Parts: sequence; structure tokens; C-alpha cells
Amino acid sequence: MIDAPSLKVMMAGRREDGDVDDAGTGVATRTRTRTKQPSPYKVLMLNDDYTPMEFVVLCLQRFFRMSIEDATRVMLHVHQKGVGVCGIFTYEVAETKVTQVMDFAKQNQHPLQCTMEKA
Ligand code: TYC
Repeated sequence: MIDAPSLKVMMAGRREDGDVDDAGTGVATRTRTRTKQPSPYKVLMLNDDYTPMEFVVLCLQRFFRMSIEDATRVMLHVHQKGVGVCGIFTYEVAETKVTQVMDFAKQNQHPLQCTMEKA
């Protein structure tokens, strides 16, 4: 003897995606999930002749959660090469970090520049 729920499933229309169309009417019962990874963005710090090294280290610690060792390493890289990567983030997070650094530099009257670009 086959119970009613089993019979219902046996009689229902079966879909290629594995969903059971209980009603057997051929009506779509599931919308497709199309997910896309957000594009990564690099936040870059630029060198200048006036911003104190200690201030750049402080920015890297405060806004990019770096240890003093990592912050010093990145600051020295920027000082020597002209530009360096502070981190890679989604567009919105990268934009927030750039704004935080630029606002903090302005408040302290330093010409420090921070930008972002697609990774
Ligand atoms: N070049 C600066 C100096 O000699 C230090 C500095 C480092 C400035 C990194 C900006 O992003 C920077 N005081």
C-alpha cells in the first residue's frame, strides 16, 4: 500500500533541477540563484615629502588593523617605492578606508594621499 504523500510525489511532475512540482502544472517553483563574487579593490597609500612617518604608521594601524611591525614595513615600502598596498577589499569597504585616511590626514594638516583601484 502506498501512502498518500508518496503517491502525490510519484504523480507529480518532475523537474530537471530536482524540484518536485507537486501541482503537476509545470509552474516554476524555484527562482535561480545567480550569485556573483564582488570585485576586489586595492587601497593604495602614496608617498609625499611632508607627512611624518609616524603618522602613516598610525593610519595603517588604526584603519587597516596592522601590527606596528607590518605598518612600519608598509610605510617604509611606500617611502622608498612611492606607492604601496594597504589591503584588498570590496568596493564599499575600500571607499570607506580611503575616506577615513583622507579625513584623518586633513584633520591633522598632512598632505597624505590614499586611493583605490580595481585589483
Ligand atoms: N616620505 C615621508 C617622509 O619622509 C614619509 C611617508 C611615508 C609619507 C609613506 C607618506 O605614504 C607615505 N616623512
